[in-house]
Amino acid sequence: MIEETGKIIKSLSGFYYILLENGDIITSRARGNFRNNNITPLVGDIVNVKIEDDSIGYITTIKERDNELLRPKVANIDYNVIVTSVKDPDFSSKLLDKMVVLAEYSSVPSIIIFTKLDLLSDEYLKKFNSIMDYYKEIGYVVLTNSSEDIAKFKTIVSNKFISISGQSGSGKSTFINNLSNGVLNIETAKISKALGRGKHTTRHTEFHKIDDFYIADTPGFSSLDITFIYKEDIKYLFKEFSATNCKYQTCNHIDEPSCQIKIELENDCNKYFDRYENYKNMFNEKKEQKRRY
Ligand SMILES: Nc1nc2c(ncn2[C@@H]2O[C@H](COP(=O)(O)OP(=O)(O)OP(=O)(O)O)[C@@H](O)[C@H]2O)c(=O)[nH]1
Ligand SMILES: [Mg+2]
Ligand SMILES: [Zn+2]
Repeated sequence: MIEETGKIIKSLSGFYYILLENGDIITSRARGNFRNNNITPLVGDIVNVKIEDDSIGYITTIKERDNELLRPKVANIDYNVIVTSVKDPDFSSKLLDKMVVLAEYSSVPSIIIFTKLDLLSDEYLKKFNSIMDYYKEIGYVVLTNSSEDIAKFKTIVSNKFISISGQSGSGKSTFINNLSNGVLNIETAKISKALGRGKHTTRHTEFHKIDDFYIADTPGFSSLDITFIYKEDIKYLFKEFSATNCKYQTCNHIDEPSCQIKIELENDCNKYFDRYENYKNMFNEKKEQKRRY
């Protein structure tokens, strides 16, 4: 019996697929003690695995995680790619900001990819260019799925482990297929025109190796729950708020008098785009939930 170290690159039907240091991939199960400790191995985890015969391994230890993303559930990620379609399914700035907030919560840097710009008229294209510029301004990498941007993307993610998140049907698997230059052929599906949303085509999380990086395709979602985040903490997950000096250090930028963020909004109603509204909604969503119980 030998023990080796490796990284979980896929989880499916109770099996974990572990990439060993020598490049081999071994199929494993987790030992029961993880369940007792309430720890579930995640894709991205570095684990020790005991190989009892040639075919099946058992995960014995999970190494401490550098980070843990909650949606998708992955560990030890260098970047999370947020895929957001501008149409089919319709663009939702609320959902985009929730995804951005979730990645900030786990301290994972985001790369935002806008897809389906080809479906827009020139007028709407202009609108999305200014949205993209805003996210760039506040410090995010923002790209599209054009071949030019794919080349840029590849220089950023060289040698990294990255995950992808986004609404079902937003084009995550298509983006990964495009990155691979036709080598990968992950299943994709047209969105349901009747419902205006995707069909949850991808059902498990799996890293794919492309060039010199690994990217994990993940199941999409239709909505995101972030109400587990303490509402007073949400403001720290909006990058641009920390650049604005409020009078009070603990200001939530909601009802406080002489809040600098609200003053700046009064002077320029386009400041913070929809992000301030999205922030308020996240803050109040939480408040209402608390009241209900
Ligand atoms: N017109 C257009 N269609 C696209 C683009 N990107 C993806 N699509 C289409 O959108 C549909 C959904 O794409 P998928 O890649 O399956 O979406 P997904 O995000 O992986 O969806 P789930 O696996 O359900 O989460 C497919 O029919 C794609 O061909 C794009 O940039 N433009
Ligand atoms: Mg998919
Ligand atoms: Zn304030």
